[in-house]
Amino acid sequence: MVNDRKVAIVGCGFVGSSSAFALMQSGLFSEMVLIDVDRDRAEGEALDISHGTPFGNPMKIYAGDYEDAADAAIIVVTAGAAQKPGETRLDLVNKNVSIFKSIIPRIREAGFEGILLIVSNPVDVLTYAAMKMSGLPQSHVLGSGTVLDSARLKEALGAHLDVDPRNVHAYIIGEHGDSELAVWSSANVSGVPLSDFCEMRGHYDHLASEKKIADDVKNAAYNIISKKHATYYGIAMSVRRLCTAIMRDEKHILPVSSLMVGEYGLDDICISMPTIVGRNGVECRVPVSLSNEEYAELHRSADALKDVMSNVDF
Ligand code: 6V0
Repeated sequence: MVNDRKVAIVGCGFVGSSSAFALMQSGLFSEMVLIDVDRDRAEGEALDISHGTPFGNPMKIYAGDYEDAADAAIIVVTAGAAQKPGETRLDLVNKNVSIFKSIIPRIREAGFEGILLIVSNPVDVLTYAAMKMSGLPQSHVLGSGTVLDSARLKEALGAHLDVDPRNVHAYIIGEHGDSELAVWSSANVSGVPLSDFCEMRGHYDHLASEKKIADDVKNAAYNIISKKHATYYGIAMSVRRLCTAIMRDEKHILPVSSLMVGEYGLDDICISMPTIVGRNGVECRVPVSLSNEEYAELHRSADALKDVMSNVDF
């Protein structure tokens, strides 16, 4: 039995606790279980966040174990080592795959039947690992993927063009990491092609602006980590957005990481492409049109991930 009012978070560090705080404010759930190998940490976060509920939404927040999460509608996994300054997301792979081996089988043994949302990095590899280890249907396992990167892109374009970022339609696709790419060919502002909107705002050097913005987005995490050692507010809002799309069955299109089964010529890999997300998790990938260069770049990104995955013992 799945309890639609219950969510669980595994890993209560910066990302897990910020996500819990964002979810407490969302009103989506009335019960939240926090799980961490460091039980004191989970208990401390549960107490601290629950003290905000009288100003937000009444809900029960407590530190628990996998059995407590068995009937949750969504389990968000943020456990694992985080990037250190200079470390890439792919450098984390072996550390975090072995942490997942101590988490995902326990979720499976508890009899969990909900949606598993993976946030820990490298998120594409760990989403694939979680899918293999959990025994859940493919559609019920998704990674936050390039949802955060796409938000960073919209924010940057909104600032560049002095327009509400919610009117910007643009995606980062591929690996959530160094080989990700922006889909410039179909980017638009409320239906106006991006280059036309740029010219309307007095920007004419499209290639230079696109390169700078895409590089800033790609390097955003490195930049933040070099200044404050972790990133967590942007991803916490991404987790809230994803949980909202799922629990409200919005069928919202978000670039989550999920298993490709032949789309864009890709197979047996989790990677981010615009996807319809609803109460059943991944409903279907949206066939966005890509230029020849974007298609080739997507394949280079997938090859980089496959290269890393070939050395991982799932
Ligand atoms: P953190 O603050 O070190 O927190 C990690 C937490 O995981 C700690 O509280 C640990 O005790 C806990 N933990 C470790 N092992 C286990 C285990 N076996 N069972 C349960 N809990 C465990 O790291 P932070 O919160 O900053 O980052 C967490 C993960 O999120 C990292 O892998 C980051 O790289 C990743 N991020 C992913 C983002 C995305 O866009 N997908 C964005 C930011 C960070």
